[in-house]
Amino acid sequence: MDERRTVKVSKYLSKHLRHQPERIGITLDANGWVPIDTLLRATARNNFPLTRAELDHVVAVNDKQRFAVENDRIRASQGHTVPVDLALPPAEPPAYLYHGTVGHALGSIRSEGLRPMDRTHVHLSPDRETATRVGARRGRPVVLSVDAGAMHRAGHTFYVSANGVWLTAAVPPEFLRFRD
Ligand code: HQG
Repeated sequence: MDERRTVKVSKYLSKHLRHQPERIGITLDANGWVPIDTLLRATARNNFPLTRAELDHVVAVNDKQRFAVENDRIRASQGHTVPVDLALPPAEPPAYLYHGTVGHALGSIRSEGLRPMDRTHVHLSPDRETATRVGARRGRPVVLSVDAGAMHRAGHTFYVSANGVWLTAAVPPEFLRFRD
């Protein structure tokens, strides 16, 4: 499977496992899972035929390990806009986490903190390099440090997805460092 097809399949899976399952007539269960055979039948019906071997390949080589397979079911590990409960256990975060954004968002982030916007959670990265790549999707990246240790001590709950992305409901501005 060439790189272009791998990326195309990954984007297709992200779209339907995170955002618009109804578009191809599938339903995610409460925890975001869909049986793989149901998904493959739906892709065939929707002019995007995909074999089990191709799906397994994309899951295995995906650059960010975006998808998890368990008991012949698949789900996106994070990034949802449809309401799913990933049923992740609360986790103790490292002292600092990072968020990549862009300059024009800073004014509102300074006043209201980080909000999940369309997604179910605010997404935080464990290191600056990853956060820089996240911000760079939208323009010139700006990386904010999040005082995750202090937030956790103040009672905020954190989760870590199967692919190492940290999730929390929101980050109030007092826990953000705009420069370090
Ligand atoms: C910004 C990708 C104004 C926030 C990535 C971001 C990640 C605010 C945008 C994952 C704000 C939301 C998620 C506020 C936050 N005012 N702007 N109060 N609070 N924002 O895409 O974190 O490759 O929903 O800074 O790698 O960029 O798709 O979130 O710019 O892990 O697997 O609002 O998606 O993963 O954008 O990215 P997003 P994100 P994949």
